[in-house]
Amino acid sequence: MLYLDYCGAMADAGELLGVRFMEIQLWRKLLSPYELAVRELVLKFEHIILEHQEQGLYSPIEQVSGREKSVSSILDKIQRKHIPMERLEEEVEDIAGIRIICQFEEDIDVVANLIQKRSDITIKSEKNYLKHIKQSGYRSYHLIVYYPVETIGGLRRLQAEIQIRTLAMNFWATIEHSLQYKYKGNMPPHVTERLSKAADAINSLDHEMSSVRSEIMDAQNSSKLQSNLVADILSNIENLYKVSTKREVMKIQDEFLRVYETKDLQKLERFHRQLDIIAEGYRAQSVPIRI
Ligand code: 0O2
Repeated sequence: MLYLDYCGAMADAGELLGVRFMEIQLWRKLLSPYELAVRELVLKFEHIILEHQEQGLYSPIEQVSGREKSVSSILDKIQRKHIPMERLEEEVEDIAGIRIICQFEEDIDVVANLIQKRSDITIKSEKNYLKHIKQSGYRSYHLIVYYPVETIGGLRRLQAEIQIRTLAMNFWATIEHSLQYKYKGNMPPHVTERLSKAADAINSLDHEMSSVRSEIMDAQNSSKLQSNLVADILSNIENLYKVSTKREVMKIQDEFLRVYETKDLQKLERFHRQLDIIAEGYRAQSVPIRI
């Protein structure tokens, strides 16, 4: 839908609701800092994934995404909850929304602790739909947080909702959300029943996956460690071409291929350390002597 049509529809909705219609520019002004908050938070959580990858560690965060709540969804909510327009920003806590997806249910706690320790995020409240599963079957862990953003008008302390759930929980929630949209609150009982059965299946799947978590994590860790080692070794070999003889580098390269083919991580680590010593020796030789 075009933005203007959308805003037209929004105006109708606004008049229908008896709330004062805010001009497009006012909505833009209201939502703009939330857009910034979403972008910053997504970037920061993505960086957590990156740091784990760089250090060859298992990341408790698998994916992260974010969105600003749509104007129609804000209007829906303020109507449903009888929120006056002037209290919109205090009472609609999810104008900025972040969704963090984990592989395993245990990771959800790890991520929540990571968030709790941060100095840039303050937790206001939590909603634990893992312990208190919703009637629909919905499972997820939600945090309402305060997050500061710098705008040209000064510092703003905004609220954001962070949803943390597993891949399996997210799969169920996405399908259920689409069906809710399709049936607009009148979901036929047979669909509700199937969704409820699917929620049970998702729950058992999460438990099954948790029981093999340590094996899966070990496998992922060693595969990440191996790819980091190989990348490091190749970059060292490339650098050696600049400072050593071609014959010597070819010898090192052949040795690397031999070690690589053994698929033995310890041998690869040993080779990596030896190569580091060789590279260090060349670096020492190339340091200019100051008189
Ligand atoms: P959006 O923006 O489309 O995600 P409510 O009064 O129930 O609307 P409240 O009190 O703000 O919501 O908090 P709650 O119940 O924690 O819901 C916040 C968000 O959690 C919802 O946002 C959904 O994204 C998600 N959620 C909650 N319950 C369900 C559920 O049964 N199924 C699915 N699929 N998602 C759920 P919004 O407001 O719906 O909008």
